[in-house]
Amino acid sequence: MPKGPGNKSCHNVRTDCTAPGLRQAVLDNLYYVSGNTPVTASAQDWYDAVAYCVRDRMLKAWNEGIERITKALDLRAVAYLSAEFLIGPQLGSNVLALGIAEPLREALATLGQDLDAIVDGEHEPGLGNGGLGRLAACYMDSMATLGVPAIGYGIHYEFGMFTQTIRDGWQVEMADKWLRQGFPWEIVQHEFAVEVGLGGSTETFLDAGGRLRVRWNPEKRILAVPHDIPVIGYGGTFCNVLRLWSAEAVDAFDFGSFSSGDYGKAVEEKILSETISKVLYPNDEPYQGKVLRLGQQYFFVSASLRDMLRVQQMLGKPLDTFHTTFAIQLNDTHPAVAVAELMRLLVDGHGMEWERAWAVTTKCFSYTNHTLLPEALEKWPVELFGGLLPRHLEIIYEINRRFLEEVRAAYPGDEGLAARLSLIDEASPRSVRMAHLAVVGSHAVNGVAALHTELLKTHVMQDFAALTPQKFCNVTNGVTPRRFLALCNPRLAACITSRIGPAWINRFEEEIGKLEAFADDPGFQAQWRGIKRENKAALSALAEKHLGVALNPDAVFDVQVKRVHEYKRQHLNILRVIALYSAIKRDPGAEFSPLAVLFGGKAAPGYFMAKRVIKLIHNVAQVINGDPDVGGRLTVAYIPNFNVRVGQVVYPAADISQQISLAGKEASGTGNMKFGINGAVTMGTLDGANVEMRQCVGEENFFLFGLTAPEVVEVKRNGYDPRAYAATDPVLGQALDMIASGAFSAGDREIFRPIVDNLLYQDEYMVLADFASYMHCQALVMEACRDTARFTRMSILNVARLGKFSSDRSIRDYCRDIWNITPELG
Ligand code: GL4
Repeated sequence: MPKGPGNKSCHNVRTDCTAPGLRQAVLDNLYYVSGNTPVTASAQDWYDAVAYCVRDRMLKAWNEGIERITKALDLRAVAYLSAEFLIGPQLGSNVLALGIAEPLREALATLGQDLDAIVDGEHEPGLGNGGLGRLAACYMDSMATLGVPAIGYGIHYEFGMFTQTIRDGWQVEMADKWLRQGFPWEIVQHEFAVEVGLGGSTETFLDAGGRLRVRWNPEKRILAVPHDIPVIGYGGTFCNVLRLWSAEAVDAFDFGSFSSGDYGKAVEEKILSETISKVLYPNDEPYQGKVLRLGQQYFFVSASLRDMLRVQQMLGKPLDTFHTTFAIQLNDTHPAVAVAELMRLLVDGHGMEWERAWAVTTKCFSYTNHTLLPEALEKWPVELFGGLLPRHLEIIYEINRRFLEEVRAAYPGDEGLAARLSLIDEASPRSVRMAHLAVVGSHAVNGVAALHTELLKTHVMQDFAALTPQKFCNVTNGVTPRRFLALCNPRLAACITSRIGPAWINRFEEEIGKLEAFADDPGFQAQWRGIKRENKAALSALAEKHLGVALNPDAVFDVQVKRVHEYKRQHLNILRVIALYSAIKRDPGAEFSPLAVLFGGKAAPGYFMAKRVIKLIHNVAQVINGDPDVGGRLTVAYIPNFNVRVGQVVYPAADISQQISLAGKEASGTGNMKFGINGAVTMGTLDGANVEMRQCVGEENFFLFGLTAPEVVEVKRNGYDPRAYAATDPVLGQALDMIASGAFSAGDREIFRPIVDNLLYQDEYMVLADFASYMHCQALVMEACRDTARFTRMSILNVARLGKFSSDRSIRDYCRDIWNITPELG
């Protein structure tokens, strides 16, 4: 009889995937891991017992995955460097990947436990702000599913994204203690810990061969300890790892101080060291030039590169083939200091010639840009940078000197161009431009949607695109259909599978189109609507429980969930709601089909205007929901603490998806895709990936409004005057007046004045310019919703035609156009 882990024929308590085997494994874990019996176990104990049972079943693929990267000489792996990985709850997705939901459910039922309740009870690790961090997690899922060897490198923040609570309509932040109950999915690998230096100074010396070398003498050292989280692909056979570094003191405490009785000083160093990975910066788009943030970036980048070099040496491969072992992807500029760090490691650490080191470096790196907002492009004051990373600043100056030499050779006399391209911004205070470092140090640069890449090439990075056009390419974002359809919408998933089979789950782009054949089938349509209604009822139950707001599952669910930011224009949405409310008030007897407008999202804690918009939405909700003239036909609700887990309930319940950023501002958006593949129809502008989504679903299945990106530029050039719009559009004028006059603040005219004044006198994101077009679109949406068969067809076609927006397609694009890696599966 064959034996060994993973052999399903032998009844090994750690690998057996039958219901009786799983039952025994859960009981064993309960007893031996948590020290409990079914009688004494808490909900958390049950969760842990099930999680460890599932984790055991991932270990064969996990160990094989690590061996794959550390043994195969001819293998190129992706190193995905990202300051954020918003991985979401783990239990449900791992169970799905392993395909053990049914036996596990059965096993737990015999123990009086409900798998869904245990899955729902998980506290997710919030190690990201929003789209950028979630994209990294979707890409990890797709790489594992497609069989692309990869390591995700990031930071093991002790406190992730804050928990949002709402008090009297205001956002209140609370610390996210996600590790309080432990995290069963990670394995700490102390043996791979590395020391990272910070501060200090540099010195030159002559090496044994008489060559001039540089040595960095850091002022302090911090220990980076890897925490490994398995990322298993759909099917359960291929597993990659997410390696997150946490900061520890090199020495637990200072014995000198301890012995002399100064206990506070003895642990001071430890506390300082640990602050590096203490907390995630909660700003989505704008960066903040804080020294701790640069410390975090360098900390995880240095540890990750040293980890890769360790693998290279373990393989016995020479350093100048490093790029054949790793394709290093920079997820935005947050890890861009890696360019300087790899140069330092090769040149200072291993004595490699500058030119050879530079060739290796540029062949390793590629860079993804995720933003068009100028204030989000990272710049570090030279003084701050040099204080923390003196050697890296010297290296950046040298990279820049050589780079500008090439620029001047190609464009003699064009000093303006050299200044614009320089890695150093000479304006006071002089600063290091991280995006320029990333572009110069990479062989490929990509935007995240066709429009975004175009705008990068023609505006934001125009000079670089002219200099090295071959570097620039587009990879439109995608989302994983495992988590964002199969897992979060089991009813719809089963319905789809019943018609086209299950292959869509890992071959979404190829298979989902087969659904189109059923778009007009009345039986299928009725089933489709029934599922949407059940999903809406599930969300209503949640809203009732947590908010005390009753949502009518027969209403149209119109949803905007995303970070709260002026460019995303939640205030445009609420102005629309106010206008609809006024219309009802003017003529309460007129027909108005039930509409539930839902919002959700966090504002950066220091973002004054965004926090005030949250308050405005709450106040408007209170007035409308309580008005007997409305009679429940229009309801407004704010879903607190929007995160991956909440998203998994919200996306399946939406009829209309609000994607209303000002054209030219949203790099891609990925919420738009998550809504779309769950059958919501988009109401949106021609921004980010909306443009491509509309092309795919067809213009008749998309509600378009607003200025285009070129029109935005044009209107601004001609002198945009928001007041003119307010003066000439009575609906808009009245909506603004209502806010200003205190109609939503018990007569208080001050509280929302900053919002109204900003809209009237500045309106950077052109809310007033797009308002009329938005209202016109709203009328078309309401008309379409009344025609049930037509709207259901639109909904089905949105799912059937969005195959392109699977992150599997994005990863194939990266493999082919940027990484030169052939996926092993699929
Ligand atoms: C973002 C963009 O704002 C968003 O449009 C994009 O979808 C996402 C992933 O590419 O990246 N950039 C930043 S910063 N945060 C984001 O969510």
